[in-house]
Amino acid sequence: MKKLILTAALMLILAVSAFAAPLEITKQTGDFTVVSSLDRNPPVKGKNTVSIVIRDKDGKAVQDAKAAVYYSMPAMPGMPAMDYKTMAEFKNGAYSAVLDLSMTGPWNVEVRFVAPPSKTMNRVSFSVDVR
Ligand SMILES: [Cu+2]
Repeated sequence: MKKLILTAALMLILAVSAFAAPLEITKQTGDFTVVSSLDRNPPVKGKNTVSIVIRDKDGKAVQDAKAAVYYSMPAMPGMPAMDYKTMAEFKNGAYSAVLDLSMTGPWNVEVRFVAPPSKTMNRVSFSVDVR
């Protein structure tokens, strides 16, 4: 009986971690650390929200950046290349944007931002597999 409860608890933990954990990608660019979290894991066809936290070299959250998210899918048979851009709005400590991923398969996502007083355009990119 005890073993059964333990097995059930373990399965519950596995199920929760498989479905509830956001997809989190950490990338470095120059002095910045960029953590991008997608609310759906795996991402789904349609709307997915990405939250982006940018930290400087001291680990402090950057709040006054101009951030945008570019997302694209390369051309494939019967489908031209798709390219989209959306601005990311800063609220509740993160830059937030909604990605409308119109097709299942691999998408490239690129976060671009300028953090004043620097005028340098910083970029990090990653890919996601939309189900
Ligand atoms: Cu496609």
